[in-house]
Amino acid sequence: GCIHWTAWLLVKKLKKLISCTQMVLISGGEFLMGTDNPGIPADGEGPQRLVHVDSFYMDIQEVTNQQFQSFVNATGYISEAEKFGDSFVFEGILSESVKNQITQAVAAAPWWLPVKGANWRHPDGPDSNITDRLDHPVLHVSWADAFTYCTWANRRLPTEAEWEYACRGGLEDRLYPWGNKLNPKGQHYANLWQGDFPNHNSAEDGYIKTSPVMSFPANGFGLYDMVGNAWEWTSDWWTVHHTTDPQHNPTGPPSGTDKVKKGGSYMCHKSYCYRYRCAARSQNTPDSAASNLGFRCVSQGHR
Ligand SMILES: *[C@@H]1O[C@H](CO)[C@@H](O)[C@H](O)[C@H]1NC(C)=O
Ligand SMILES: *[C@@H]1O[C@H](CO)[C@@H](O)[C@H](O)[C@H]1NC(C)=O
Ligand SMILES: [Ca+2]
Ligand SMILES: [Ca+2]
Repeated sequence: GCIHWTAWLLVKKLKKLISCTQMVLISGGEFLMGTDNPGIPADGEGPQRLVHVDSFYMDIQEVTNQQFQSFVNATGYISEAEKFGDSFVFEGILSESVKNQITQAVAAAPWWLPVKGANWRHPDGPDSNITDRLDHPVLHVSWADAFTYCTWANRRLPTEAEWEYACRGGLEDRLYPWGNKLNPKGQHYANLWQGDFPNHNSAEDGYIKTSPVMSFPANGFGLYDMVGNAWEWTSDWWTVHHTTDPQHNPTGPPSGTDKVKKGGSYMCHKSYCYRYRCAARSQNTPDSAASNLGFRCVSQGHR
């Protein structure tokens, strides 16, 4: 009986190890959040302010398709994009046949098309799938989808302050998780857009769309893809007004209409989306989903 029991425990433990993302301890401390030299002032990147965050653990990678699939398999969860029946897909990754059926909907950003049947299982539209992309970040997840996943995994979404502290990787007042140069020694440190947005993606970094998580170097805290690849939801409601008073574990406004997302994505180019900086930020309504938006989780304790 005893051997049996031990073997069963071991299997359980192994299964957990396989399905759970590795986390790293982010030791709490003070940092300068935001910037006094905003790349996009309208986004509320400034003013720079002193913020303290307590220690927490963070997923070293974006949540992958495979991990989200484990969650869905275990719970039967249906994502919001699946309920709504559509999601936004960048026109550059749609097949011609799907593109031809769509009338454009976002006047200010005509490259975003609402696509019927696009969801996390079909990231580039109904005729695509995740079979060859199980290790890529899950996409087309709403804020509620991300929140529900993290809760299921005994985790939670990071606050914007936690996310930005983690992004900076211990460096002070730098643009990127690795420093101030976008491509030190000619190397790419994140999956971004090279070429002319939105018409030509030269993919100098090796990827036109998402990359497998951890394809680029980690930052000083051992975190991958903090900028680029997929945008990442945070728990904060959006505001562009910030106090300069020192803050302790700030959690953002008590309510709002949009949630904060951080880090930019494989679609970001300096010409129109200079948001692959740690201080950069953007927002979406919590029910939004898109082909460049994902998340990662944090927790107070290690699992
Ligand atoms: C989820 O279930 C499907 C269908 O049974 C299976 O093919 C897939 O491998 C499962 N995924 C995970 C991550 O367990
Ligand atoms: C997934 O997509 C690939 C290529 O896009 C295709 O060859 C394959 O048949 C698809 N798989 C499923 C299960 O639809
Ligand atoms: Ca790229
Ligand atoms: Ca990212």
